[in-house]
Amino acid sequence: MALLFLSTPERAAVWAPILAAAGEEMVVGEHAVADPGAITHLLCWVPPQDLRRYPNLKVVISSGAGVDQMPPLPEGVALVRTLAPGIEEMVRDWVVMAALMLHREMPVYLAQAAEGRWQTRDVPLARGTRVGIMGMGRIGVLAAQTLRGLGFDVAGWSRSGRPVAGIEVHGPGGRDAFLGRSDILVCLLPLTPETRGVLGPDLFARLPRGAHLVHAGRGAQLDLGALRDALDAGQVGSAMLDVTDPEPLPPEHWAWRDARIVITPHVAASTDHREGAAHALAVLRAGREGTPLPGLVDQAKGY
Ligand code: NDP
Ligand code: OXD
Repeated sequence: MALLFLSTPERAAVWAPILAAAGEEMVVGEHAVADPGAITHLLCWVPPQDLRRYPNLKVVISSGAGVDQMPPLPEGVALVRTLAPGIEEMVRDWVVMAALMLHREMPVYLAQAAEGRWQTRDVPLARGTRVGIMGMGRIGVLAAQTLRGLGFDVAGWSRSGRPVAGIEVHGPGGRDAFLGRSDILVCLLPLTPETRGVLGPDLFARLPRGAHLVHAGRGAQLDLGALRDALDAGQVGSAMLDVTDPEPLPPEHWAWRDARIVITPHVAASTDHREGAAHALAVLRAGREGTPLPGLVDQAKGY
């Protein structure tokens, strides 16, 4: 049983002693594989093209929380996403920052500041402002609870509508009601065939006029042209985007220069190397003990 590690040298330098201390074999780089038959686990963002080289491969571990970058895996190979509290906390922090920035009209004040203009506007209360979170998974629930703690009136939307204590969660049938009460809409959905392009004209039309968009899911969920139309029409007030399609956006892209949009370069979270290694150890241990793999992805659903 050995883990083939295909990621950065910085990450390898942290992982190697942790796996060695746990008595696990880790092979860094395909060039270092002496016996392909010994490879049972693979850590990567995107796997090498020909996985048939590893006849005993059992599990592919995505080095991040998302798995939409993964191609279909050979029959019988499990897909696991990294579970790390740091990822969830970092994205929560980014979402809370973005929601507060849009709520407190920072795009307007940043534009005024660039012109050296001192001009006050009405100050809104968080209390009672309605936030809607699309995707009530590990990150969505954390963000919902934190925003609720700040006084926002938070609701969620998910595929199953699974209840979350203290938060009103809508299922697929409640989508329009959910959107209609989202003064600030937060997207924390995984990218799947159903969620590709979900942030489009139809969705924007169903938001309260002047609503704000916080997007930390995946770039391909957002139709940027539809966002521009919604901004121009006053239907959407402002947006903060951590993810775009493509990434990076070309320097000449209009969205960089639109004062109503704030873009960060997919930095809501990054996997802490130690936490990633601890998760991989838990996956290796679970495989050995025959217990459920932590972070196991339902490959049919795509998340
Ligand atoms: P989870 O898998 O824990 O949760 C996903 C949530 O989305 C679930 O509530 C699920 O519903 C819901 N969902 C999935 N498909 C649909 C659909 N078609 N309609 C409605 N709801 C749907 O994921 P995480 O919370 O851990 O992460 C979410 C995403 O955040 C990641 O997939 C990734 O794309 C993004 N991300 C971005 C980062 C960044 O740096 N910008 C960092 C980390 C993650 P149900 O509960 O019913 O299954
Ligand atoms: C992830 C990400 O999926 O950084 O971990 O987006």
